[in-house]
Amino acid sequence: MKLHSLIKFSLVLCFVGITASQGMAFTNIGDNWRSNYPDACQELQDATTNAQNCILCHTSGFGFNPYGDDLKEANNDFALIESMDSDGDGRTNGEEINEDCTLPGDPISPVEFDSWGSIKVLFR
Ligand SMILES: [Ca+2]
Repeated sequence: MKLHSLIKFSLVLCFVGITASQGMAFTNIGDNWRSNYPDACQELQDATTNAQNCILCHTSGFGFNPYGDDLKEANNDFALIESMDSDGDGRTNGEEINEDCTLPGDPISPVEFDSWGSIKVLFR
């Protein structure tokens, strides 16, 4: 009986440890992204946080949008995918991040933004 409880306790600890480490990795990618793009607009900076569901790379939960898929395939090397157009909207990821203030993994962004980026996209 004690061995059974010990095994259960160990499994719970493993689950908590794995979940915590995934959360930390998730956060570190967002931190790394913000460090790599300190001049990106505030909407994109916010899109890398849990408060905005990390919509820069994710669709929902741990699902990835096209930019997140490309970033994952590039082993989280942001520069490697800057010249790509992950969402197929005609603008490279680098242009969307550094110039447009639009989500590089969402071809219809910045519909959800109420900012200069949403005005700029009308004149492309
Ligand atoms: Ca694009």
